[in-house]
Amino acid sequence: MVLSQRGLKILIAGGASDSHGWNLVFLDLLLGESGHRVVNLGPCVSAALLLRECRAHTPDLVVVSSVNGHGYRDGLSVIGGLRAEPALAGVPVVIGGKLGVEGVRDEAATRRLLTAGFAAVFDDADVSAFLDRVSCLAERGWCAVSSKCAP
Ligand code: B12
Repeated sequence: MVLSQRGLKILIAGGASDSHGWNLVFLDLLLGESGHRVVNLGPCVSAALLLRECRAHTPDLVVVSSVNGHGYRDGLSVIGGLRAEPALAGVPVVIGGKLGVEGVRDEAATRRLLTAGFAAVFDDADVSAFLDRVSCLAERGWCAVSSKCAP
């Protein structure tokens, strides 16, 4: 799927427990200024709301953002429903931000999120790696192996 001529439709959402909002404004502007069309669902997005909006918008990419430190739990609460929906089978869903309360990357939690169906997990500082993967998706489709996205 080559989408570079028109940008991607990207749906962004805060975790179900997460009331922080400026992270979503940041992602919205970042992706919009990179040429993508953004549907920003705002904070505190439940699994049911996310699934409904994904069905309605059929995005090319879904981004779940966490700041309050409960991204791991919030991520697991939404990914099962998205991955069980046949219409969304080919849509990568990624998660990023402050995923835990320890302030360090938790490799076991990252693996569990990937196993549950997330296509990638980004730390809050991984913004340029995230943008590389998004550009790669727009040009060549989703690369399961991030090193293949290198320019
Ligand atoms: C403003 C704020 C609030 C406001 C939010 C208002 C609003 N409408 O947004 C209020 C007062 C509501 C709030 C509440 C709470 N907050 Co608060 N809050 C902050 C504060 C001061 C700023 C956050 C902010 O807006 N930053 C600006 C945005 C642009 O940056 P950002 O949020 O860091 O997002 C960046 C990254 O996370 C990353 N990112 C985010 N998502 C993604 C996704 C991808 C794919 C990628 C690549 C990157 C990425 O990119 C963003 C831009 O760089 C921070 C402290 C700080 N100085 O950061 C604490 C902070 C985030 N809050 C914290 C906490 C603990 C809480 C509360 C639990 C406090 C409480 N006991 O009630 C509640 C949580 C409520 C809830 N249910 O979520 C902690 C989180 C700790 C953790 N993660 O381990 C922080 C870090 C403070 C601290 N040092 O303890 N908070």
